[in-house]
Amino acid sequence: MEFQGKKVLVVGAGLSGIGAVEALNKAGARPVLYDGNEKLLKADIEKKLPEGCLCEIITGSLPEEVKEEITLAVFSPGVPVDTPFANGLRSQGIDIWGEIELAYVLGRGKVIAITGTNGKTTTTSLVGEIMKRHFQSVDVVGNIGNPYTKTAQNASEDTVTVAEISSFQLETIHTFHPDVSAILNITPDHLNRHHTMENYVAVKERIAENQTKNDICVLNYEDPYTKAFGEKCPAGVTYYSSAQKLEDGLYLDGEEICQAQGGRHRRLMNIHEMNLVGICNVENVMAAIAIAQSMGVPEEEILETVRNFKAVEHRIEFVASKRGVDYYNDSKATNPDAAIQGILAMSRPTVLIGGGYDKQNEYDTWIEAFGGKVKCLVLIGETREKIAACARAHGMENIILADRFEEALDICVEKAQPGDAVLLSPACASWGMFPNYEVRGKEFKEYVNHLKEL
Ligand code: UMA
Repeated sequence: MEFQGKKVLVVGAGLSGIGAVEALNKAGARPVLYDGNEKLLKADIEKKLPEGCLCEIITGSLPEEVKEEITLAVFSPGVPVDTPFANGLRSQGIDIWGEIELAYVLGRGKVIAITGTNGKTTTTSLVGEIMKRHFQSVDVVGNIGNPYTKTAQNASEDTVTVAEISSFQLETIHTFHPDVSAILNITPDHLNRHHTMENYVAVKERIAENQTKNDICVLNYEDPYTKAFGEKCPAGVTYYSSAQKLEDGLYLDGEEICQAQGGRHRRLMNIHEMNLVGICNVENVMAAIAIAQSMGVPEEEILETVRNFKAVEHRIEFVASKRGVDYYNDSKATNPDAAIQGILAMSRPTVLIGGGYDKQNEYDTWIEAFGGKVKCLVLIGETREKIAACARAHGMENIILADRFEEALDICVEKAQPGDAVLLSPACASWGMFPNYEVRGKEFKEYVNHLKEL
């Protein structure tokens, strides 16, 4: 597409919107940056733009005359696509692209795209490390917190882009065509945005919609949705399984990660060679190995990087041991399924902090996974009453509701005895109390690190 001189609307003045404006500027377009939040100050938005980056800024409501001048709108992932605003743009003949689509159109080189409800960030980081070890030019972008539009135009044909892609971002792709894609798992999440599980699954599957049999899609054999997708996936499929021996693909046999290929089975590594804990991470590692193999990275380089790779911040991250109590930060567990992995990884009696923003999830399976390990459940945020009711229905008695995060932390310190663990694994997004899960995790770590030994 020719961008020179073209007026393009960018919706959302967060990380993605700023990235999109910068990219459009470089491409010679005339971006209009629009944010629906009328409280945002134009001067504050301007400060986020790099020097020399030109764009008109509009907040609040979007004047009709602006819509008349544009044919393309680039949406940030947090902006829903089924609102009267979005429908209005479409009815005026304005195309809606996501920031990912824009970056892809402007970029070059090979693209690896990783989605899934859980494990995206760990897998993307690990794949990024493996790629950096083998290729000269590697960008790790997307939902991981680094907008794809920031790097796309500097990419060459030799660049490998490793992109973590969320369901929000997949709603607005058109030509996005990764060479290697992966769907790690699909469990209920973001249903307030996608409305039904069926829609959520369909949007996750879009990651492979432009792929052909010359491309690869890596899928989890133990997830019913991703396993079934393998039957209709337009790309060549590589499966991995943490529960059974596969005739073709990667699988876990006891403590050994193995590979079956052309009737031959061989051992790749023992899971204790890696620094990550939990079965979820074994799955992430298998997905990363399969992706890296598809990119032609030699096996020893892949396995060496896996052995040296450390847990991603906020994902079952050990913070410190204070007064005989081990503190773990799993703030990235923003849905019940991710939080199940957090509690499964605990081997001590645990004081657990849960609750947060209401994404209309159900909490039964998470609470069932406690397995008698949770000695006290401390609940915060919008969902606290809903989770408390659910926990009581499952026979839990020791439940405490806190109004503020610090109050919840004080309760944990009071309730935990030497030999226990305190785990922040909320099963909910942080919104409403924090801007994002990173801030929630950092506040937790700061509090723990300042705890005095008695
Ligand atoms: N806005 C509007 N209209 C709306 C909604 C929002 O104008 O209808 C404006 C807001 O006022 C705000 C801006 O849009 O100023 C925010 O845009 P955004 O929510 O898309 O946030 P970004 O800062 O661009 O961050 C996004 C991702 N955020 C979301 O998907 C909600 C980040 O993922 C991502 O790291 C970043 O792009 C870079 O690619 C975060 C996330 O929570 C980590 N992702 C979800 C998840 O992982 O579960 C999907």
